[in-house]
Amino acid sequence: MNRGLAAVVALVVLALAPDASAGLVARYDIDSLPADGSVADSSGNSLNGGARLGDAIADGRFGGAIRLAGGVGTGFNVTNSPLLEPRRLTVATWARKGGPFNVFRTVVGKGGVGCSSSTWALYTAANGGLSFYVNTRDANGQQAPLQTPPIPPEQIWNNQWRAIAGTFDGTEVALWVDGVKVASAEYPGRPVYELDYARQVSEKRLQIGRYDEAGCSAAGFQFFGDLDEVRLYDRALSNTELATLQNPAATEPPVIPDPLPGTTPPGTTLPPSAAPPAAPPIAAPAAVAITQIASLPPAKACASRRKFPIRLRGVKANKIVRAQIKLNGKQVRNITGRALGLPIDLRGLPKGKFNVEIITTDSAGKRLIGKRAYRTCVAKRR
Ligand SMILES: [Ca+2]
Repeated sequence: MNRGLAAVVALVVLALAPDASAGLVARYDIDSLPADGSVADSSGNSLNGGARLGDAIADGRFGGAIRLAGGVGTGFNVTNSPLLEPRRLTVATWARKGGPFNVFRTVVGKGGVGCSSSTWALYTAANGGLSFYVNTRDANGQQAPLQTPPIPPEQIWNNQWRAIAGTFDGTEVALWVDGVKVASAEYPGRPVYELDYARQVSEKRLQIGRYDEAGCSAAGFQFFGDLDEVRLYDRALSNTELATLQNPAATEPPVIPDPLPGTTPPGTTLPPSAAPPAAPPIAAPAAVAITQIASLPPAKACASRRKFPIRLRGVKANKIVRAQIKLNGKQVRNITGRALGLPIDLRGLPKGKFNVEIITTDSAGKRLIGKRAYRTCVAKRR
């Protein structure tokens, strides 16, 4: 075999070699907690944690875990790396806690600025339950905090180990519990790793079980509870992969194999100094008559600004899982779950002409869009 051919063969073998990483960036199995306060990263990227405070416990979800009893500074940090700033991501862990249901507690978060926000975080939200958010910026530079509706604390914190994860695929943020997507929100963009609230320099480390920023009392944001098997991937894992990762019956830490070529878009790690890339393209929904999607006021008469009732059609029959409503191109409603079957009232309509768009997504991911132009009964002041 000549050298050129050997090199080609070697490359092909490398490309085909099974690699169980699947985009795994960091993994903290927390099976042992050395006295120096470090937490080993077993992903192969050496993103080891440090500044650890918390007690080792033996009855983790898989082997050992860490108990955060609420002392100031509990949890651990991971020094920032470009690897920790992917454009698409999955953050996953197992967590166990009961009451009290403390609000705004960070389970896992990236960066932070003052008492404002992380770039993204799994956290207990304003209801003490669980939510996942990502601060994103679209191709036009518009910034949006993209957050899933929080699930109630009773649904998640029952003193049992629960598999929890947040995903962001460039368009949708989703919250997963025990292999099931339980909440989501949508807005195309990329995570903002340089948080610019024009107040403080943003801290960029990964924080597990804590949110400890200058000028902000860490005691108010500590997570109380047990954590095990914290992972970060540089892509949004698929439904099937999340079901594998969060299988409640698993007795060993699940391994996500690399996806077959072409089945899942690869994650992209953004170098810190790179120019903002364009938002990823989204498949356009199919245009249909809006009355196929919903019943809503007729277009001929002027519309009241106080009452604009909408009801979605065929939610069950067509397996609709999400409906987005836009007013003049701006999303004003993102409806999922039981709310899909309830009446919707758009209040505070703009004066004068406006366009309503309704986009539905079914369980197979197929999207339909219907549009209609209206004018309100109050003319726009000139
Ligand atoms: Ca463990």
